Amino acid sequence: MAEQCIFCRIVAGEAPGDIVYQDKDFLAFRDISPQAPIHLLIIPKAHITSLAQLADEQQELAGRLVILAKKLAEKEGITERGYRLVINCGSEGGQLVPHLHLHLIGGRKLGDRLG
Ligand code: DGP
Repeated sequence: MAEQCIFCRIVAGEAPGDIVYQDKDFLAFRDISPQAPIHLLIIPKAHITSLAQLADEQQELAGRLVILAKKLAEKEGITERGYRLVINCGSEGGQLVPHLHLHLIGGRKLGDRLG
């Protein structure tokens, strides 16, 4: 756990979070500032600063993260309508929280532009 990391603090139960799923490796919770009716953040519990820090050996973790997002989209009832997965990486990628997270966004028609 990184002491100053807000997402690590949510994992540890030291900061509030509207948690929708957790297992031993992952946590999913609702974004505090949702961009759409459904906006979840899905994170590995281990502190990984960004996608750029993900090691080759963490392939399985990365794959499971995406499969979990797919399952949570089903649980949220947006699979048929469609949704978007986003990982912001680094400052120009718009990453504000330095703990790897996948945005699952849906529940409305999303814009065509990605950035
Ligand atoms: P990014 O720009 O990819 O780093 O997105 C960070 C997201 O995290 C942003 O949409 C707002 C959200 N966020 C920041 N702090 C908190 C928090 O304390 N709780 C929750 N639930 N979401 C947060």
